[in-house]
Amino acid sequence: MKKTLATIIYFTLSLTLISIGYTISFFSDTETSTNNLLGITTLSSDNLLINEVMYDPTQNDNFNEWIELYNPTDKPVDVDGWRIVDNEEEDLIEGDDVNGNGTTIIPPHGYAIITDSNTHVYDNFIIPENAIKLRVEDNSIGNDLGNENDKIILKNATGVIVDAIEWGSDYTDVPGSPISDVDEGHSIARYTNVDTNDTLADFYDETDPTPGSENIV
Ligand SMILES: [Ca+2]
Ligand SMILES: [Ca+2]
Ligand SMILES: [Ca+2]
Ligand SMILES: [Ca+2]
Repeated sequence: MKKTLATIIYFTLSLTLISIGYTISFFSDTETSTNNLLGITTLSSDNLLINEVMYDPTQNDNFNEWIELYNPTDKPVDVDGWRIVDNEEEDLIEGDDVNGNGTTIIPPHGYAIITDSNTHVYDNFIIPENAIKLRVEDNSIGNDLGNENDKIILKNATGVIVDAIEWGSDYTDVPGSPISDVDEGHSIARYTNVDTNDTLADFYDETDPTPGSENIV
């Protein structure tokens, strides 16, 4: 009986905290992974990273560009409603239910791949089974990723910029300096755990791309 009462009080208190907006900060510090005590998924979106980009594939650019995202946090991040912006166009990110299971949730320390909607990436690259498969809403990432210069800005569902990178040109809305354009078939890849909001300092020219898994310098 006492235990039941204590449970009721505990849950009432928990619900009160939630109702006044405490839930994210309160529970995320004490709970791990997907579920808190009330079964509500706690999602954090502050630190998701653009981790690697294939903008100039050896195969046809129209079907083989990809962006790798990495979740460096200890919590799952749901990218439902998030957007990718390049130099010309903004695209909604969706779960890929053709090549993946349609989920938009990237697990803690997990990787995701974003392709266009009619992609051949899964035929032409080796992507790990556990990488989350995402796509943009149309047949090109942005208006296609430029082979000499372009930028990628990742925005969350409320339009807040989560990460931004640039290559070949210094765009005014991307902090830091661009990495130089790389050769066809190379990717630009982030040094592991390096994020200074400066593409030139944070990325390197990768001759052996690793879509969906850790970048190895
Ligand atoms: Ca391209
Ligand atoms: Ca597009
Ligand atoms: Ca573009
Ligand atoms: Ca990688």
